[in-house]
Amino acid sequence: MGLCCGMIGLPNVGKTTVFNALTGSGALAANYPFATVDPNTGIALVPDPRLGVLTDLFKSKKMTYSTLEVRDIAGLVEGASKGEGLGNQFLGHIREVDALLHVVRCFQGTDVVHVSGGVDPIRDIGVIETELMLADLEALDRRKQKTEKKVRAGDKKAAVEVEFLTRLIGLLDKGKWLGNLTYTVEERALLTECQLLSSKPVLFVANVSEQVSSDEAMVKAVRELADERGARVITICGQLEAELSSLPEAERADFLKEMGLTESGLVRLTREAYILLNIITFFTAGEIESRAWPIPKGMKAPQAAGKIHSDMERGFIRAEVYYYDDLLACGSEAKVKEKGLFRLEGKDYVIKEADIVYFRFNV
Ligand SMILES: Nc1nc2c(ncn2[C@@H]2O[C@H](COP(=O)(O)OP(=O)(O)O)[C@@H](O)[C@H]2O)c(=O)[nH]1
Ligand SMILES: [Mg+2]
Repeated sequence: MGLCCGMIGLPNVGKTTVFNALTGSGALAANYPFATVDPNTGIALVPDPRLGVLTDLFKSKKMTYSTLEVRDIAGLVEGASKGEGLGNQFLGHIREVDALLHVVRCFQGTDVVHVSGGVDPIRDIGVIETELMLADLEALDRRKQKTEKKVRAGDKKAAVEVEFLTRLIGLLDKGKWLGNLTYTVEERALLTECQLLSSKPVLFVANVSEQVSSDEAMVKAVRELADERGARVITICGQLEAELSSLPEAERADFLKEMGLTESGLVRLTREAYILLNIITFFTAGEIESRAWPIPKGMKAPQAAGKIHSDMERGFIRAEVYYYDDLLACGSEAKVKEKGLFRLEGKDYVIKEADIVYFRFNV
């Protein structure tokens, strides 16, 4: 897939705890800053109840979830943009990811040290974002100086770029997060080229206590801040998710029920991460395997086929498609065909969320 989410946030907010629960890896969760010196990359499964339904209907021998690449990026402290803590290294790792999961501590708990004293998610978000914006300012200043040289050499395109860079610098100077503003296609391309940290999409992950009610005011504050940005927030209890993920699969449903929950926070997290990355899911289903495939929104049938196998893209003939909801309503593929809901689509067909697809190809 290639798309990757990076978990950021101050030390001791629960990044590694959530990361471990998500990816089942052995990354170190410890109660001190900088426990995670190197970014730990892991693969999270993206549980999808629709896949269970398909597996039952098609009597598939195998069920394969789609995945999400996640990186646990070591904690940032105030001054990172000036090289404090793991400063530059940390910022470099953030540059490499496509979207940010900003973990914010909302859980109380006296035994877990907070790097800046008391628990205050809004202050924490401010610290992190300020560092990212300062690093961006520095990068933009350097680029502007270079581009101005080109302008002096008579480069017209460079003049347009300088204007844009100046505007971005002005916005950052005012403390504006660049990610939620609207840009033209050319500006977007330039933003990507500059690898700006504050232009990446963000999902706020409010890490709450098991008894959520005590954290409600803090979560509300995070929600208000996110709303201003057009960003989304999910609440998760890191500790509970860690317990849940350590249980055998068969016992998890009961555990959730006892906690009065219907699904794990991690399921919501992966779903939201897909939205953040603009990923949709299509399915292939049959006796051998039912499988969920993540693709960028807007992808056409041949390229989607190429995710399964390059031969399928090269030799693409057509896609046989119907909607998951139609299958659910009809109860079988035969009934879907009877009702005329089974479609033949060509190379320009744009795959939709929850399409069930069979690719015809010939190489
Ligand atoms: N009470 C409570 N403690 C948590 C929760 N999530 C993480 N912790 C604890 O907070 C400490 C720091 O967590 P860690 O995941 O290492 O934070 P990181 O520095 O952001 O990676 C650890 O001792 C965790 O057990 C939570 O939801 N509730
Ligand atoms: Mg950590």
